[in-house]
Amino acid sequence: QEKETARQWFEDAGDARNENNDTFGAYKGSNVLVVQVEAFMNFMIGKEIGGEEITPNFNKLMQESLYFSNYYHQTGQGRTSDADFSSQSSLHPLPTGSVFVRYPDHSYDTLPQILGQNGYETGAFHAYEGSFWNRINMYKAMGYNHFYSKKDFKMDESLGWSLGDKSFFRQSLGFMTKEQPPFYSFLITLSSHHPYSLPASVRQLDTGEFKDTIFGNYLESIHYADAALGELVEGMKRDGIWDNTILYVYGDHDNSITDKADYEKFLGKSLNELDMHQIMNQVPLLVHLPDGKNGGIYDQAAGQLDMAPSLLHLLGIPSDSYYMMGNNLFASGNKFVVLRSGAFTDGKLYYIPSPDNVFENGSCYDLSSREKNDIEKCRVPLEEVKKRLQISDDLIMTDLIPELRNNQDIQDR
Ligand code: GP9
Repeated sequence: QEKETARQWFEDAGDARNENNDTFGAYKGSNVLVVQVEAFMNFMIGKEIGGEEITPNFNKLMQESLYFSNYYHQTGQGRTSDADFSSQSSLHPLPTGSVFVRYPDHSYDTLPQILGQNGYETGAFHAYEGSFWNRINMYKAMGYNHFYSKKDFKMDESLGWSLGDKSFFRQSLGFMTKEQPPFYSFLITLSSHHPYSLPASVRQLDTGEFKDTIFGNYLESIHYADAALGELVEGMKRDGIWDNTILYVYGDHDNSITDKADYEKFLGKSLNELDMHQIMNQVPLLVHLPDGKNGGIYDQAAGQLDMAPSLLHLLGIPSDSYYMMGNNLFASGNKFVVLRSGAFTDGKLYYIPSPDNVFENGSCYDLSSREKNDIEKCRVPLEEVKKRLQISDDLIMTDLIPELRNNQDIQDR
């Protein structure tokens, strides 16, 4: 019965994702460069401090890119590894622990594997110990041709935990442009990692009243990561790959700074439960297409699970036969985004679970008025939330994908 429920769910979701519109296959054969930025949150995009932009390079890039202003991280305890797993496999992370550590030997339909089967050279890049989050084993299982870890980089810019993002991008570009195109490259940054204590020599932002607080240091780190992103774009242009590469940049998770007073001071307004929940769960997503088309602000609800099916859509590879749970950002239809905590939004409603996980004790908001709704409005969609999380957990923990695929093949014969 559980398997039949899962099979049926994936069949329906696959149909909903498939849409043969203008963007399907519009960038077939392009390189794809994905950057997952450490602790990169959405609340300071486009914002200034003392008249200076926090993320000037990202803001500039937005003018010729698709910027998703309601993109959610869907991570759990596995933090950076969860963001990676959910984005690449379009499944939810686990309620406890990290899939990378607990089930690296189970089967998933991952973006590097699928692109590898479609003629792409695939590489993961992260200038830290290869064993952290069990990446070395997981990346092999995910089908990457290469994993460039700390040992492959020259430590010519030491910052925080490891190599600075500027040098990391410069050296990563050097590695990937030696490959035969098309390539799929996944870069994970690190310089904006907690506790955000960059040396004075690279601090470029005057954070005023936040100076020497963790919140101020966070803004400084993001300002540095943004400068590195600007250099990456310049490097891509210099190396002649800007016009044939899809650039997909997103944040992995929140910054662990939970004091509401910091955000209220920074944003200059008082914040309610809904505001704070969105601040802590939204990360930016920017997609730059090779021809610079379709730029603008997209405010539909979206999340990390949407990355794999959406990139496959742009490349003209249908995703309906894959066991993926995310939406296609480029298809029409309702978008439903489920967070690991059991929170959800469909762009109209927003449910925040209570710590005791009793439905009635949670909050059901109307996003247009930003006021609390009758809780009952969230009851039915919450059943779908539970169903999705359960299907995802079963798939991961009992290694269900090969079995479902086998049964499907038998039925199709
Ligand atoms: C380390 C980095 C940090 O390799 O990815 O992971 P996090 O602590 O943010 O989960």
